[in-house]
Amino acid sequence: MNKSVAYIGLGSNLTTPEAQIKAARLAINALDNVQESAFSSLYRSPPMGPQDQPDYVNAVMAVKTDLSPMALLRCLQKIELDQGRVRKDERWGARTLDLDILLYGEHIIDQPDLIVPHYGLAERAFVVYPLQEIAPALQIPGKGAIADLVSRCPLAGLERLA
Ligand code: ROI
Repeated sequence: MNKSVAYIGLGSNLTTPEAQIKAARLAINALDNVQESAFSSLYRSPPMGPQDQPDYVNAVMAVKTDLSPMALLRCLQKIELDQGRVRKDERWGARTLDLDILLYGEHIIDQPDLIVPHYGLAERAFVVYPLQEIAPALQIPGKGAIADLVSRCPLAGLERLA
């Protein structure tokens, strides 16, 4: 089977965020046809967007998979729900777990429920710094080298956790 490398962004700011990220890592590894190839440090950052919510814990994970992008997305959405995510009407509100497909090989995907590379990737310190940690030579389709994205992205309070 032909495997692709996908990068997944993990984020949480409710209900013991570090534990949510660690549980999600295990759940992703338990998926059939998905194998972890790298996992970044955990990072803490103030919320981007509405400020009346707790700080986030974020990480980025690389996986090898032969699931299609849509099949992978459905699996990640199920893990979000299993970990108690409730979809609220408020845009950019607090969440127990957010799993985003950041990149899927070299693919550029533009579908109603899946945009890859992730639309906000280049502006999000909590994505580009962990991504550079695990893939320092990465080229992002349509956006350039990860090192250049990092150099243009202020830390915005991002801290690597011990
Ligand atoms: N802010 C931070 N720091 N980390 C996130 O994962 C995150 N996720 C979001 C919004 C609400 C945009 N803000 C965030 O979805």
